[in-house]
Amino acid sequence: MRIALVNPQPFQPFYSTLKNVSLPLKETLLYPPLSLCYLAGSLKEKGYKVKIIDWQTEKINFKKLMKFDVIGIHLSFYSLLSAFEIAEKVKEIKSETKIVVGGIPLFFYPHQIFSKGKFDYGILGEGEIALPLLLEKIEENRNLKGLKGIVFREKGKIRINNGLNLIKNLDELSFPDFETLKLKKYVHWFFGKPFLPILTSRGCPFKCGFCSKYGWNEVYRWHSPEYILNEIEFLLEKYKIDSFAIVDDIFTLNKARIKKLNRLFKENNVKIEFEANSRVDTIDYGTLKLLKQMGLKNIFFGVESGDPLMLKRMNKLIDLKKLLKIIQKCKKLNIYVSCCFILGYLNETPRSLKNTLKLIKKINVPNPLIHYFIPFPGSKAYIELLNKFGLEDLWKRMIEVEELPKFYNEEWCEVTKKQLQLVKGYLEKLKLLGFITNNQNLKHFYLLKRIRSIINYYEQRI
Ligand code: B12
Ligand code: SF4
Repeated sequence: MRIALVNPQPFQPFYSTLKNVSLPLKETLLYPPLSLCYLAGSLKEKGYKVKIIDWQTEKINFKKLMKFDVIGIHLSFYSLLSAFEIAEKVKEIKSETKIVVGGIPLFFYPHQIFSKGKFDYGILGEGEIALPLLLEKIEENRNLKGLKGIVFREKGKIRINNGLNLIKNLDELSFPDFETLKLKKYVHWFFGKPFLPILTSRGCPFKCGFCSKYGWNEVYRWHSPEYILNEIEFLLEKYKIDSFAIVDDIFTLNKARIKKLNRLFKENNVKIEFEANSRVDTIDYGTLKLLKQMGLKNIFFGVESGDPLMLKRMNKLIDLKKLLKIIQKCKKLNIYVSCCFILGYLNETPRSLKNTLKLIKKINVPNPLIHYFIPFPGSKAYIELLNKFGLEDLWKRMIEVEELPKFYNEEWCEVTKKQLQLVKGYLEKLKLLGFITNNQNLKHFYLLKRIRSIINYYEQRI
């Protein structure tokens, strides 16, 4: 049985939002599709032939795709319509090809997705163990009794087997397989060269109001330091790539695990560079020093707002004084700091926006990442928007009418879209100014003068 795993194309508007927040000139946000790489690893271990096709880096050749017996498609809210199109085309050319899907949107809207998309099977939750079991049943043409968390069709009706696929012991998983990807195309915005993503833990115990929670990410699980060491050594040897993005929600949750990993890195002479996500209340100077020794070059902190009341509303219970201290320590250790902010969250006011601006200036880091708030299913904010603010379930509507949702922050905050755009535009220009000032090749009197005058323009209007 030959299997293709497809990552559909994200919507253009999402790309442009991301481009607007990107680091000037250098940043790309192309990540290898890690979920499909994990599935490929586990299928290959069972003896299947697997190819991943990532539409971010290569166009789908439908003629070639017909050579595969089963096509697995990754579903995300920002590429769902493209997934519908792919399935439609595949079924049009060769209706006997089986299509299996999985991913976050299926957890929230299985009926709507199966009513619209020409998919045969869906897996609810994590697919590494469930997918080979499902393929076995498909091969032997057996019924799906006993398989939990499966969406399928029976006599024209959509059926769902109860349960959710959740992997208890992560160390039982095969390493993700990147072999069929065009790895040279994923150049990291900070390292400036190809990189690999790794996931050393799954889930997060915190409950920030804007963050999407969906069954399997509500249970925090982690790989042992030994597994992580083996995985890194395997990837270094196989792909000759030594830059990594650790994409865990919070890599620094377990200090003892980092200590042990640090020791293992030293004992085995591991030489890599990496970036990771953290939270200021899960890190201290000692841990930062250990991480620096291990190769940490860039650290992300979700700060979200500079306004204590707003942080409370977001249920992001971090201490801004601690943030300032930790940033100082990072600077001392020469670790690049990337802080993420959200503009236009529920009940945002001109005052809270100003406090965010003030904080961004105060922390003075080169790469503040500014996002407009986009409500996603699974977040407390989305539930509140539907229940208290009477917002229509626009993601559900997107599936039903195949049209991109448009969110207007004015519906839930006290600042206008224009005010938000001004603040975001201003911050982007400040970032650009910093970037050019620090780059000898770009430092040009007229360019600097021009950007300063644009910044003045923004300052007068904020
Ligand atoms: C790394 C990451 C990014 C990276 C790379 C994204 C990428 N394309 O790979 C970057 C920084 C670019 C990014 C951007 C964004 N991201 Co992001 N990101 C993540 C993060 C931290 C890890 C993703 C990952 O690799 N997970 C690991 C894999 C193994 O898990 P998984 O994807 O769930 O896959 C499993 C199952 O879903 C299932 N499965 C998945 N596909 C398939 C297919 C088949 C056939 C089967 C059977 C099973 C199956 O099996 C898989 C293996 O167990 C997640 C949070 C998280 N921890 O997952 C957020 C997350 C996915 N991102 C999120 C968001 C909101 C965004 C942005 C929209 C942010 C913004 N406002 O701009 C953008 C969108 C960008 C885009 N166009 O793609 C949200 C999505 C919320 C939701 N309800 O859908 C998440 C969940 C964070 C959160 N908790 O809120 N992101
Ligand atoms: S935003 Fe970060 S810390 Fe908050 S719940 Fe989501 S992953 Fe956890």
